[in-house]
Amino acid sequence: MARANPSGGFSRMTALLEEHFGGGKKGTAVIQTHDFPDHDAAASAFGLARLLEKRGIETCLCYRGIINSFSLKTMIRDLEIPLRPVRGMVKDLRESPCIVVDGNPTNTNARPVTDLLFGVVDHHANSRLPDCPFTDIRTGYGSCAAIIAGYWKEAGLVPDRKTATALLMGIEMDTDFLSRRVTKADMDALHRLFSAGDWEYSTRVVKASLSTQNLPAFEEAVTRVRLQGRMLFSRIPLETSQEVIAILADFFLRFREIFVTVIIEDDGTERHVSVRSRDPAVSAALVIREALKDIGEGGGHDYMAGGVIDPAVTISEKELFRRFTDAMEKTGEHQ
Ligand SMILES: [Mn+2]
Repeated sequence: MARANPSGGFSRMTALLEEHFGGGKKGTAVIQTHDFPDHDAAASAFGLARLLEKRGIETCLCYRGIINSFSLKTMIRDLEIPLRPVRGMVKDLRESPCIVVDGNPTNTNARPVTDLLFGVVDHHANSRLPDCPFTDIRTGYGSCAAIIAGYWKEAGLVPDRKTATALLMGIEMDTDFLSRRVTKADMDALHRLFSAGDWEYSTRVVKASLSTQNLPAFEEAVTRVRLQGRMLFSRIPLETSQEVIAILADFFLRFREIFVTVIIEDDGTERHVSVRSRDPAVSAALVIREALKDIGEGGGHDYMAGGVIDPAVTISEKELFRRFTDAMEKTGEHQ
């Protein structure tokens, strides 16, 4: 498992980048989010890019996958986050140093988009230390945005309003408004960003992310609930969004008897899975990895994880339920 690095991450990163570009020459750094980025990933990439630009380093922000979230699309539009979708590699910048944020190339959802993996800034646990010049992996942090906010502090700079608002949104989303996996670092960052950014905007856009069009998914999720001990499982047999199943997984954790939730969107082609755990003995990341073995893939944090089921796989609801109950038992034994 990767270890946390000491503080001073940003000065180390810029020194290494300047050394790489050579003397007074400046180049472009590619900043890449994990695939199918969320608010924290977009905020981290944007926050790091704006800061590197202050050091005279040009940046190109990239991601793989699709952005379906209405809330994230709104954030990207309003805050003018120049995220560029990429398939495969970034053709025009293949030799540029690539810095992955809020993800780790040792996992499947953040393979570098250039030939030169240069750095990794992340807060996910359960991954290996990548082989590259710069790593700053702080698994104790609730959000990657808090690490980037720390870089601004280290540089002695206050982020502009749009950057500060983006970083606020990253922290709010990943910590579910400071209600899960929140650390002093996240609190301190939020405190600094509160006056620099637009807290009212950030809260509204992160919170009001659903539409009445999502109601059928809620209806199905409630109707199809299966319980097993402290676990709640529900498979929704219609197309909705990753965001909706994530919100449902969070919502069902509010039932006091429930400690682990598994929500599956399954309309045959779109097959997202969301898992949450508020039981310290159950890792959502390990459960999803085990349950989807050979039928898909998944990963994330101990308290929240996501994944997909391979569209080519035929599997019944009963069998999916059995896989998750087995995974709970199996991974629990090793903790
Ligand atoms: Mn994150």
